[in-house]
Amino acid sequence: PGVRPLIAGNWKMHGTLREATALAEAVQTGAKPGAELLVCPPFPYLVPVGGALAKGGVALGGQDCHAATKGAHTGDVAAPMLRDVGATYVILGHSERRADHGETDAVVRAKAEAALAAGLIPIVCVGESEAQRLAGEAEPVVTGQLAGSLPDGFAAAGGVVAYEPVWAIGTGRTPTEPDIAAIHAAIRGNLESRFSEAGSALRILYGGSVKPGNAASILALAHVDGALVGGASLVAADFLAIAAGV
Ligand code: G2H
Repeated sequence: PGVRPLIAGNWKMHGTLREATALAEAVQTGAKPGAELLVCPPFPYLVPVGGALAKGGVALGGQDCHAATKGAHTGDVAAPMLRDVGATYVILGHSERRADHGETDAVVRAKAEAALAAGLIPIVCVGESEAQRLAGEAEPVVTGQLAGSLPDGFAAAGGVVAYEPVWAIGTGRTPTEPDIAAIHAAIRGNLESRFSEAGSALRILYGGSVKPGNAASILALAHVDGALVGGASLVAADFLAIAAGV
């Protein structure tokens, strides 16, 4: 209550330049008052997508950043660079980065610190694997990731947590609504115990196979303050339909 929901599109490694700018234009044209909208294109498309969003109303974000502000890190992108091209958010610690690039909680925390220092709002992703869920460990895994990944300045900067159960990503499977509500409540409790009152106002997104057909009921759950959308964010009508469900 009182928190403006955030619907974030994680475009991952998809699309051509032409598709990216067309998608951004379609999202901006169709955006309605209500949820805050954010798109996170691949790095090469940040500038043209930012141009396509120049009329305002849809925020721009990166999908990752380095922990250093500059230096000899071939292939990496620094948080101040993202800020410089108009990004206001950065997704950090997505399970695909944790898996593909071996990112640990400590790495994610260092990146989040860099994001905060650059004036970016970090969206820190956490979530259990299927084996961890089946072993009944989803909640301790997630709270452990929060403890390790969130820097101390996170709440003061309005940081965002995204809960993405790894087994629900791109699979079409989602946890039951009671299971989503239980983890989101646990995340809220964790944020409040660490950050006191500021933790009550932070947005907690759900991510993992969010589609127009399941979004409204997930977004209606307590402590679900938005969604991190992958596949369905690549179709403007679907992304806008999800946002309309808040
Ligand atoms: C989870 C999500 C977006 P998808 O990774 O981050 O992707 O909606 O395709 O499951």
